[in-house]
Amino acid sequence: MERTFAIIKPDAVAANQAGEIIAIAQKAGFRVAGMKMKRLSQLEAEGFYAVHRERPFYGSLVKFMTEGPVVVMVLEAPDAIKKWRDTMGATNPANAAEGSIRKRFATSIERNCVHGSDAPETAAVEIPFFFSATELL
Ligand code: 3AN
Repeated sequence: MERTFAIIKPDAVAANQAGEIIAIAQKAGFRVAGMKMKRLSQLEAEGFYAVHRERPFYGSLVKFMTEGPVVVMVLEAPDAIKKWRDTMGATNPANAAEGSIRKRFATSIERNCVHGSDAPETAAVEIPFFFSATELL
């Protein structure tokens, strides 16, 4: 079993798509090991996306990620990291595969409705960024 970290971003939560996205994850075979709704602070969003600090879209990304509540989740499945990336689809919804979450719900490369860890090392940082051990069930 592997665990990955996922976010339902402010665009999808505001559009009332969180339930559908959670259902897609569960139907795809993920078990929800942790979940909460919260609004990211400026510091949390800046810290979470620190790897993108130098990118031109960083300021805009932080503004977007703090504009409203998100749902943060830990999803568990065999090969969860790759499986969730495939379920989400490409970063740019224009390139996302038919049937993927981003193809269905994302409106732009920035407002792309979901996040997923991109590697085991990333998941190992991102999961404890938002969840303590006792919150993972
Ligand atoms: P992914 O979320 O698919 O791993 P990353 O890690 O390259 O993609 O980017 C993190 C987030 O930054 C994306 N989910 C998206 O919201 C935003 N982003 C990425 N590339 C761009 C871009 N060219 N313009 C605006 N926002 C972007």
